[in-house]
Amino acid sequence: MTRSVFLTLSGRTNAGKSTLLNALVGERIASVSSKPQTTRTRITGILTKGETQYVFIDTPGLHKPHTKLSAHMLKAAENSVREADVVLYVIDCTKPLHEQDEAMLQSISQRGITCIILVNKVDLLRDRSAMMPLLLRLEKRYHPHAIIPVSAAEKDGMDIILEEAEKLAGPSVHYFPDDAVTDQPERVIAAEIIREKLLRSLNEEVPHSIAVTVETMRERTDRELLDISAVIYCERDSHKGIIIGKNGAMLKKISSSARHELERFFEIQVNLHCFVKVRKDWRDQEAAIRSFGLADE
Ligand SMILES: Nc1nc2c(ncn2[C@@H]2O[C@H](COP(=O)(O)OP(=O)(O)OP(=O)(O)O)[C@@H](O)[C@H]2O)c(=O)[nH]1
Ligand SMILES: [Mg+2]
Repeated sequence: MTRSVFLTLSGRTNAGKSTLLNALVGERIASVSSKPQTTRTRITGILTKGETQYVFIDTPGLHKPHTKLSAHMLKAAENSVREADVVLYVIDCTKPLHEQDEAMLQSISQRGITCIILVNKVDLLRDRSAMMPLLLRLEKRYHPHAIIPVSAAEKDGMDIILEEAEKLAGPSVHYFPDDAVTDQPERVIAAEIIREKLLRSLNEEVPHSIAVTVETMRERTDRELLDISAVIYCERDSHKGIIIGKNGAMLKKISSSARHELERFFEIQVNLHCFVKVRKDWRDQEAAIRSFGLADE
């Protein structure tokens, strides 16, 4: 008898949801960065172990919205929780509980949604007993199904999450092929890999103003080579200058590290071309947000 369970990762921006998704699935599916608001849309990560299929849904982190884009991101995050069977609510144990954590946990508990709280980044604690008051408070206030201290970065506690999740799996068909790791189209994965490299190399407001689209992705017929051409959109000419860098050095560095990651993911040699274009203030334009696939309908 096959079984499946859908688990929605929710929590504040930077709590480590995407790192967890990647650690649970064992593949780099979602972009991770130290910058806030890295994840912009829902991302599915799939793991099939024996008879059980786990479907994880990563969501944009909770934050205070300041553009139309971030309002869409917040809506995607809230809608995902509303539609969830099980929520994996992620907290960064090195930060105080935020009012948005309290409000979301309250709402999950009131709706009767099964919730497992993942207290993440325990590798950063010198003394793990220091988090006891937080664990007790969470238990008393929200009565979650379980609270699991984990470290996504060190893949510590992933087996316990799967053990608890398996208990919640119900008899059902597998909705995805057993060898699938995501349902994201290849073009979207490729664009996200490039965006992650941009996020990691750039600072201040530039990373947030970037969108990446993959225009073509074609395997050569005469040899093992994948041609990818991507457009990096930013909001200002000054940002374009920063992305390209002196004598094109920054864009070269970003393209080269993205190409390595693309080659690892697609297991084929990649020829990558990146172009930089300005689309002024696109984060506040519905049409642009939609055309980049970032609107939560
Ligand atoms: N030390 C440590 N760092 C972690 C851990 N998990 C995540 N991080 C780091 O925390 C930062 C944010 O991680 P993400 O996975 O992008 O966080 P997120 O919750 O998906 O963030 P948004 O997409 O913005 O909502 C990155 O720099 C990660 O490397 C952990 O267990 N330990
Ligand atoms: Mg994320």
